[in-house]
Amino acid sequence: GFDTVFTQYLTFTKIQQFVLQLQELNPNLVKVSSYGKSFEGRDLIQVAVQKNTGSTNKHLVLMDCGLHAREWITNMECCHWLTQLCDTSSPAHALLDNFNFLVMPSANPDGLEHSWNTFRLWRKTRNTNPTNPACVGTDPNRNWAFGHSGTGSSTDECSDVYCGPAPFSAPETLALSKVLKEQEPTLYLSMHSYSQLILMSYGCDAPGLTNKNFTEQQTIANKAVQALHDVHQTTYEAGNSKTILYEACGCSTDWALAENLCKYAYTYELRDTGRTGFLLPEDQIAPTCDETSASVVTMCTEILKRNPL
Ligand code: 0X9
Ligand code: ZN
Repeated sequence: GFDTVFTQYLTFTKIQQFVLQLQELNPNLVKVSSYGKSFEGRDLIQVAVQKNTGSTNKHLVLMDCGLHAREWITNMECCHWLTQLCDTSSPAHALLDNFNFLVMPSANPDGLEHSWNTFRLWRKTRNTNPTNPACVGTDPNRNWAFGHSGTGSSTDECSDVYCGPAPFSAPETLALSKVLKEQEPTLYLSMHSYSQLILMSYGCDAPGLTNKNFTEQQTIANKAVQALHDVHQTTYEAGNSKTILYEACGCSTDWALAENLCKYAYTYELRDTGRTGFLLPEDQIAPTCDETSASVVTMCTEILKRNPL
């Protein structure tokens, strides 16, 4: 069973085993497939969770985790969300009457492996770069086409926020962007850590471009913050990414909104606020996932209220 899963961080191999086991246990709910390959040839795993109810016009929610390699708690959240969706006694499962879900539990598998095996605080992908063989990888949250190479990113291959020579130069972001274009989810959630924030677009200044949906997105995010707080009294803040964190261009959620691929997009920054940072202790995996998944349930519920099928 999965009783012990949320007491220890999972490697890429363990994540792969986890989702395959979930599929085996829930064959009519869960479909595991690959949406491409990483630079080093690992599968980019996507897990579709859908319930056959006869309805053909359900909302789609796309959630990615682990775009940044060292943010291990986010991979755990995707796995936790998947178990909740399959657990018939969970409020998440009830959402399947109105929503389909597509979950990417390890959006940067090469980076995750590098973080486990070689350097715990690795952030980027693991591709080789055009000029400097000593500096590896692209920041997969600076490699998107909206504001590419702008404020908060670097054109230095050695930088942790290296944006790549061109948008979608990294196979991991190119593959994810294609899924977003094909699927056009109602809600796109990109899971990161840390800071305990729910971030909204735009986090990159673009002349003439405003998030037309901001007020409604803020209202929904505030409800999600409240639902999260209700579980373990963890304090979150929801707001514009640039205002409450920093300006960062080339991010995935900004691109998805700017391209009109989704109606709602949020970047979560999970626990903690910096005491342990990326090295969040394993005894915080379960409570972090419990509260985060509760907030995602509320987010979906609030979106459904405003967008009935
Ligand atoms: O800098 C990032 O990529 C994210 N923070 S992290 O510490 N996980 O690296 C924040 C992304 C901000 N999002 C937008 N600009 N929309
Ligand atoms: Zn991140």
